[in-house]
Amino acid sequence: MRTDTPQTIYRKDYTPPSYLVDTVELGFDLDPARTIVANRMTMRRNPDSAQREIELYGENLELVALRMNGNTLSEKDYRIEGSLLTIPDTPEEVTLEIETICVPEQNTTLSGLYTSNGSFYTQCEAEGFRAITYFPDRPDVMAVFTVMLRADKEKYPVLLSNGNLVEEGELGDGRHYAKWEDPFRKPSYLFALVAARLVCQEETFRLKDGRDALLQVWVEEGNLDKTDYAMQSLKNSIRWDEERWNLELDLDRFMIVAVGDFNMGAMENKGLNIFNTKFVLANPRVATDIDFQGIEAVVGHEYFHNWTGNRVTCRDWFQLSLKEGLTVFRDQEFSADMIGTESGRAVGRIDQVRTLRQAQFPEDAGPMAHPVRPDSFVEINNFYTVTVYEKGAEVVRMYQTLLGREGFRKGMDLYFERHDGQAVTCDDFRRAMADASGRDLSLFERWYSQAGTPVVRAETRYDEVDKTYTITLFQSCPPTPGQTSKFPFHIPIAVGLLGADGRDMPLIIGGKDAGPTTVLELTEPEQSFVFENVQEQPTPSILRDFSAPIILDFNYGDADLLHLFSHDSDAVNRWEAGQRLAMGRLLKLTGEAGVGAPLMLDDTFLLALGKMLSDEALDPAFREQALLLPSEGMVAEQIEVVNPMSIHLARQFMRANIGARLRTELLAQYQANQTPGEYSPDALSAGKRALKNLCLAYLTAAQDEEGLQLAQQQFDEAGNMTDRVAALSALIHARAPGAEAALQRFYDEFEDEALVIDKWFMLQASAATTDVGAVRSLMRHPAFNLRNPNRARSLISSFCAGNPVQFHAPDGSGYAFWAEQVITLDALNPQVASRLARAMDRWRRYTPELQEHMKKALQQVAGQQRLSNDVREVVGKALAN
Ligand code: B3K
Ligand code: ZN
Repeated sequence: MRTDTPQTIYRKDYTPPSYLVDTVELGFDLDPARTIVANRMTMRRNPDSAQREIELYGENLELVALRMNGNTLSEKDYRIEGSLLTIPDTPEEVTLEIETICVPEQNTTLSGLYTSNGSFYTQCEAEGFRAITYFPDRPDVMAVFTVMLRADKEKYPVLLSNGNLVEEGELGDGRHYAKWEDPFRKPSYLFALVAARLVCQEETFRLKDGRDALLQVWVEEGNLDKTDYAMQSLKNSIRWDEERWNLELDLDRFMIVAVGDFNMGAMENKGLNIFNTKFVLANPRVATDIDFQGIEAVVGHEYFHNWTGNRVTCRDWFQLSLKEGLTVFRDQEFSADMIGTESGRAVGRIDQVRTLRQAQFPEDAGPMAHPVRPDSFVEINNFYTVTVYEKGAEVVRMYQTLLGREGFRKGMDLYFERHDGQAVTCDDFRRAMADASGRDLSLFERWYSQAGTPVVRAETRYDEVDKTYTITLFQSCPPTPGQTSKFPFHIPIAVGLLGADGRDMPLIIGGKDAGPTTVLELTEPEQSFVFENVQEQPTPSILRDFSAPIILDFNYGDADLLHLFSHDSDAVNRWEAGQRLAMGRLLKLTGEAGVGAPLMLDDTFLLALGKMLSDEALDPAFREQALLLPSEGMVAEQIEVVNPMSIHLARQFMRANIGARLRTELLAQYQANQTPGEYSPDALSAGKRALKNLCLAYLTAAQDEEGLQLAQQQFDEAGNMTDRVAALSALIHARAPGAEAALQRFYDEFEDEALVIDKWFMLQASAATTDVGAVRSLMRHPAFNLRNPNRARSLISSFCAGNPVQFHAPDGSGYAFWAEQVITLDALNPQVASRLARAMDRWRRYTPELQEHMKKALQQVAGQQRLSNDVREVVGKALAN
């Protein structure tokens, strides 16, 4: 915890490291109260650096000894300023030996070496390695690591690190050791160790080149009944990377370890991925369809990092999206290919669009807005954002849209050919794409350098005489902190035209056949595109498959939207039309809510929804997406002065109205989409459950008696967690008489399943009936634990970010609670605190009364004398003008 003024670090200030490290030998004497780390590294001067001093980083370490080429250095031989240790006047080649002590059991930050449930785990990205030993802890310093672990055998029977196990044995006095060697050079952020009492599911797996690899999933005892899906996902990931990208596993052994205390989802340490239990443990009894999906995606994501991140890594942390955007894109494609159907792919794409709109667009429009490749930061951990990850994935996807699948693949091949084993930049990636395809991608650079969500306004004109249809596109991008004006982006806009019969018209541009969908490349502030031989006034389907992360401003009439909603061959735009229809109505209702006049919903819209709901030719998963209303947060983003209560009332009214007026269809679909027999998480079954459970949610929102009975019955009888939790949620949200008893039963039944108890907290925290007082009493529940990130998030973050009505209570009590929790959490775990702090990002958009309270809460946090850089940066930016 720092009290000094935080330093801003700028991308433009990058300089190469003064010394390179060839080899690192680490020795660990593991003890929760006093772990001794011996570090012996061979270093040599970097020819690319003019600097002559050795620079090492270390944090919260007790330095016991420091030797250079065999000679002990005394305090006058080096300087320590903050976390930087500098040794001046060093020779060309150096062997450094450093002995330090750290205290894992007191490390509540969960960065560096820490204990969880009595065992040892590490997390080094981004800068956690410096809490383990002094090291040039920056991603462009890559070395070969050898690791010796020594620990009590009884308490820590399993000793793991990166690479291959080369030796193990007894030490006497109850201790044992294991020696690991990682043959690949890697940056320190990919180092990992685990010393724990664990068991594993293991399997040998034949790779494409005929080698056998040992795959292991390590968990605490009692959880071996929940590792199948993670193992299956790992095997699928390995296969997929071989088939789609010709990328092979380069190690003989690949391990996944699940830990209950973890700051994020998982970590791609070379050969030893460490995972939050949430993304490993699953069986039908305890995990939902969404949980299964999450496991597949995250196992894939971390595995894919082995090439995009580990083999080719980042030069500096500003380049984070080089590995994260690309790897998210890869995991999205993996999940889509695993479903294997066109409509499954579209449903996945719709999910991605929802995430962008719900989380990334607001980030891009708020005080923390930053380019995909940021120009500066105070705390790098604050930049593991939806912009770097999800918008970064969109940027990668746009290359594929512009170059075609084959062209993109050539670019990827060239990228690996050029940069395997290197630490590179986003520009290097773009250059590989440009060189492999022969295309000029210089304007495309702006997607990396400019923050903010571009707005593309479209105007259309049909010329009946010439039979031409002209689409004129105008692009702009609002100012963001530090960037007042923007240059035009290179934006691929996929377009199709629908005839009155609902079919795609064949497109002709410049005399050439352009298929049913064509990609228009917008590079100017304003550009017109002319379609020829258009026989009738078409309905334009613009931004098909969400071909760019932009806001499309087009004045669609209801008739056009209804036409697209019924017919568009592009499933994403078909869904989008429904969202626009719903959003228009939600905005109108929000304006009227609370005014006193009765709220009304038109028949046309309901009819369209009813038709969609009952169209059994369509995939249930798609119908569920099409019927799901934009969230309260998405509505808020459309409104200048936000009053969360009126949005909530409007949306609740709409849900109840849908439930009442489509009752018959909802009941029919509820029955038609049952999934009897053994549970399977496959996409078709999951889609059916999703649609069925949405029907239930609408029916219960309408207080429909049969619906409420069905919810109770489903809760009592369901054989899987998806249906259990959906029913419980319906009961709670409808304030059903049985809700309390159901909650209690749920708790009693799953008391020993931490991940299910997280759901139990989350369900309550996000219910509009749960006020801040109720959250405070839940915090006193014996199962609550602020130090466990999953648990803290399940209650506190779910309330602050997922319960708008109560969080924004008019008396400001929600904000006072937020300030209190951010401050308390910050002293324990800055990364978790800082995420929570972001719940206030959009405070300037609320009503003046709410703003006043929010500002006070923000100032209270900012005014703390002791605050991490993480939280200080977030609240500082929120308050800045
Ligand atoms: N690379 C890690 C994230 C590390 C976060 C550090 N605060 C997980 C991932 O993106 O795969
Ligand atoms: Zn990642």
